[in-house]
Amino acid sequence: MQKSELPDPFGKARLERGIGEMNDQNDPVKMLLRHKDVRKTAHNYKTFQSGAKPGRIVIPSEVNIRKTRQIPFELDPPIHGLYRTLVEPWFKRPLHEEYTRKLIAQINALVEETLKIDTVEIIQEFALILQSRALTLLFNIPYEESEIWISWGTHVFRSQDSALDADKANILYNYINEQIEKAIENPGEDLYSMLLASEVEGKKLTKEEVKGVVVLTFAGGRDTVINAVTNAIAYLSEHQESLERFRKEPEIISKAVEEMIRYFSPLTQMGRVVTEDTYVCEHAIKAETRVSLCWASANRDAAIFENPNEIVIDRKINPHVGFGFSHHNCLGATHARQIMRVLLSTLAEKVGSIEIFDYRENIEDLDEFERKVGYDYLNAKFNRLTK
Ligand code: EMZ
Repeated sequence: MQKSELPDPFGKARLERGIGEMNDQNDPVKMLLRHKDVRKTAHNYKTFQSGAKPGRIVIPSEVNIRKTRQIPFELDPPIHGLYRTLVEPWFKRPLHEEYTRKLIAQINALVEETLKIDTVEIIQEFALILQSRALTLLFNIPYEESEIWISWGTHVFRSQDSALDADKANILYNYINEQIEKAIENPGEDLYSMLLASEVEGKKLTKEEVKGVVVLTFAGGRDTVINAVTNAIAYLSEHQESLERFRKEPEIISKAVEEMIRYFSPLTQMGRVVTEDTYVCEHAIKAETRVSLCWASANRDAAIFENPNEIVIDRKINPHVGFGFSHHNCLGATHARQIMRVLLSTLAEKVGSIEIFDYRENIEDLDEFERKVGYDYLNAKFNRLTK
């Protein structure tokens, strides 16, 4: 097996039963594993709700570490749509030329710094820095702010020793509260100020609602982007020919990004709370319990994808659900896609090969399944492309 491979732990269960089971903090989850069931369930927000107790649709559940409802993520239609419409244009800014130009400059500088050193630890010294700096563009605040975020580490709610870390969550909340107060006193062009000036149905957003959007912006795209970046680098270390193809056929880069998101599935699953007794995939599900939409499994479903366990770098038809599906599809997807495109094209332009020295895999424990999502550390070296 190649080191960059992410095996599919769900294959057998997906084929035989279509569901998996997981006991998360005594709030069990029935995991839906098939592409068809995942999509159908994602559509049905009446029976499978997101607007449950804040934190409950996240797996592992965050009900014990936060009270703030993340917006629009933990709302259901029709309210969901009002907030989504409000924030959507802001989260599409990554398509603007100026934004892309700044992102290219950031990633260029980071790759250049990395080319100068003998060993780089990809998680801490590359992916975390890249994600944090890029996030200053999404917030539209000064670049220097990324230093604080880098010091928080790779996950805002999890630490090395504990899946859920309340102290860590409090650092984030206190920081956000302070930033909201600052923006009230001194409004600017940033995300906080935009939200504070916004209205839904004629009413200004409350501080708590502003916080809900901001927490999502910090938490949702943190470890996910870091895993996508790190997995892409591990893959390219074993597939120099893909770097070569990006140089010759830059038009496949967007396809390559979609394929990587499918294959890596940086977010394994997302939960829903069931509002009435029902059936999914011929399994009875009780009201008030949880199901999950297992994106990582759906993305390897052989009923949909040919050679699902391979990265087909220019895959033509790719209805992956790596950014979720239906009205809750990832709000940060435009930003994430832009990061990945710029990363791949910058690496192709400057890097001839990548060496990996040592690494430790990051394995998610899902009871019945164990899933590799990325790495705890990955020591590597970028070799400059010589023409
Ligand atoms: C939540 C979630 C959003 C959650 C789309 O995913 O990402 C997780 O990493 C966070 O812990 O709070 O934001």
